[in-house]
Amino acid sequence: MRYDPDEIERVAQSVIDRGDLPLLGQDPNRTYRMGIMGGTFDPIHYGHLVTAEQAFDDLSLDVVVFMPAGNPAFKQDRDVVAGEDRYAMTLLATSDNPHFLASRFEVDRTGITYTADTLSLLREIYPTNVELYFITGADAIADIVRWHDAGRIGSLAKLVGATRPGYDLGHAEEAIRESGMDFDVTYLEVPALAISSSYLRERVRLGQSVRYLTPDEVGGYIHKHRLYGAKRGPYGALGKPWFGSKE
Ligand code: DND
Repeated sequence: MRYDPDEIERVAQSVIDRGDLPLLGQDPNRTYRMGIMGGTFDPIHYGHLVTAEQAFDDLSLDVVVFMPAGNPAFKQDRDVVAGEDRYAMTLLATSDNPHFLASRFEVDRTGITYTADTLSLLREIYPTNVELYFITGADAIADIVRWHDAGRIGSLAKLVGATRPGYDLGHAEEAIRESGMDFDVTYLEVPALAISSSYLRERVRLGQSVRYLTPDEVGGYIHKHRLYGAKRGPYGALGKPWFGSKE
């Protein structure tokens, strides 16, 4: 897909001006590496954060941009909380890390936010000395061949696939080989973190703590905004119900 140059200029200016995308590529004599951690982040948790931090270190990235999906077409089978809430939680979770950035780039776009379109826009915004690294779980690497316009993804970004120790890469590698598409994938072994967003949602629904699974700020936000069926929070002073709670 080609974008109207005026539109690209407008989007680029507004997102970079308000610090929503990093300013990168200024020195033409060096290469910059921008990590993009795409996710539904419903909610964000330490599995996402540790993966991004390790990708930052192992691949010598300059920055990792966390990009909550706007309208994820692939999550039509269940309700996803509003993009605004997922962005707010992502912002809270990443704010203390100087090389992490939470971006509204997808949340603010209308329509379905496909990764191929996001990477395409980023490719047009940034000069060629900025390389894009799309970070994802290794399970998703096997699926990527079925994503919208998958063939284009490989030409726009390098992929980083996070695996658990002992994870069998065979499935992902076979899916890529069979697709005939060209993907440049670097696999990273991330210490076993069996945390998932669905596990957190279930714990919240059952009134259980999510402390040590996600930053406390995210747990606080979930309870304050009554996401995922939260009724009362284990985060209130002295274990008292969260303010406003009827229980
Ligand atoms: P998820 O819904 O899997 O995000 O979406 C990941 C990205 O894929 C988003 O940017 C989507 O827009 C894009 N996508 C998916 C499907 C189709 C298309 C695009 C398309 O364009 O057609 P989650 O919030 O569930 O997870 C975020 C990332 O973190 C994922 O890569 C996931 O594999 C990974 N992850 C973990 N990594 C390490 N340890 C853990 C993890 N839990 C999730 N515990």
